[in-house]
Amino acid sequence: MLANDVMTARDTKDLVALYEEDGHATKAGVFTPERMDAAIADVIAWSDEAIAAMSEKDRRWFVDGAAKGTVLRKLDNPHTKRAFFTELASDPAIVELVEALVGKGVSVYFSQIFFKPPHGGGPKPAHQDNFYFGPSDHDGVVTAWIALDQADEENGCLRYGRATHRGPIIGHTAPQDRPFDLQIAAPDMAGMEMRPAPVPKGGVSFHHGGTVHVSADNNSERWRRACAFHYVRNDVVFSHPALPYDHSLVLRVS
Ligand SMILES: O=C(O)CCC(=O)C(=O)O
Repeated sequence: MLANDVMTARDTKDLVALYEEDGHATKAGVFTPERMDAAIADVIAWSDEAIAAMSEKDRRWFVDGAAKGTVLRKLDNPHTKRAFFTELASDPAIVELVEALVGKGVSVYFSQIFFKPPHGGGPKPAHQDNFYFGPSDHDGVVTAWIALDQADEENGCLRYGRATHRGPIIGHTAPQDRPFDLQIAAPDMAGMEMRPAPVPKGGVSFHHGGTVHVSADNNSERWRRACAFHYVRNDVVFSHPALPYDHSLVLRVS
């Protein structure tokens, strides 16, 4: 057990059982802290290059307006843009866990680095990944959220609505000035308990594409950086996506 009473899986069998029951499950120690430090170094180099090359329009979407200085909120598709992350996404240590959850033969369709700087990172509104992706089989999509830094309640770890993967995909809307920021409206979230899922550095929180999740501000002196790989079983297609996804970015890893 970690702080906040969230269970981490003992082994792969336990991971699958927790995932099927709750719609999410955490495995500690998938990657070493040293590998996460190397990931952070790569992300910092990439951020510097990206900020220098960014248009004014992209800055409005990718830069964290609340943070001091120019700090990115997110970067898209490290699995194709950075060799380090291509290797991480293809590592048997994670691919074998993903296959245990959704079945054999998987690809990464989309990926994101999420940055929450000390006292700067804003909240990520409640959503279900499968509203975005519109897959042909809802059980064929799993997000592997890798903690590059330790994530806990204080620095804005993910929170999940337990067993919401067994419920419907809820309608999402976006604020007019942020059309990509699709989210579940507050009245639809009323009464849904969102349980924190702390993850140690190098651990992975896996969530089903139908599981409602959210993250709060970073209220600590520490960074909270994470890499999310969205894995899809190879027979699944995004038949009714809410946003356009570029199929040339699909990385088959098994
Ligand atoms: O890291 C976050 O705050 C949001 C992550 C998320 O929404 C996801 O991985 O699907």
